[in-house]
Amino acid sequence: MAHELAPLPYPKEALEPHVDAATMEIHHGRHHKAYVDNLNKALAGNAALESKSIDALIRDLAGVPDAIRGPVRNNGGGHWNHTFFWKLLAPNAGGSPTGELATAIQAAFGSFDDFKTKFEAAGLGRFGSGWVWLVVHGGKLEIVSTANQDNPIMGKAIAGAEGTPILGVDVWEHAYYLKYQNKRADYLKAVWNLINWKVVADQFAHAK
Ligand code: MN3
Repeated sequence: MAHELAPLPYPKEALEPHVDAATMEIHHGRHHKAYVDNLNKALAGNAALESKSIDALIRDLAGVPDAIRGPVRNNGGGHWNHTFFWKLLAPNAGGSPTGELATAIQAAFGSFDDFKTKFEAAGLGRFGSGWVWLVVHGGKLEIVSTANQDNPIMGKAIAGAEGTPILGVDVWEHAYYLKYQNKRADYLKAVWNLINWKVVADQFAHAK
């Protein structure tokens, strides 16, 4: 069963003005699509790997043959990460988390504002392309970042970070360059207006 590109869960212009329609169209329709297509190409002919879910596949990169591990890591990671990212965003979202997630963020980072400052700093500090994540690791919340399309579920030896992501933001230039050019900091601040904290809270409840 080949991996498929799901439609965006909202129209491409729905995240305006924070993320523009042209960026969404290219990011989803070309970048994410290329990850899916190239993942399917890499897996073609390997029925055992083709039958695995994207999550199971990238959690066990050690089980992927050397010859295709690189393409599976990059394109499988790209598929997982973008699928996750689209679901975290929503029009008319933003605000603050509530309930247990709000309490856990306060306990881990001091306050919601301190959390946002640290998350933005981690995103800015990722040199080149990558992701910034809020993960549950050992029962606690942590902010980590990964290079390229790596994901903390790939494990520390591969991704340099570990844990279960409950929030992730793409800091590749393709995610923001049309509107923000080199100003990644402005993009990171704008994205808070789009975070669907209900989805993050659901991820948190499952990850704990
Ligand atoms: Mn991207």
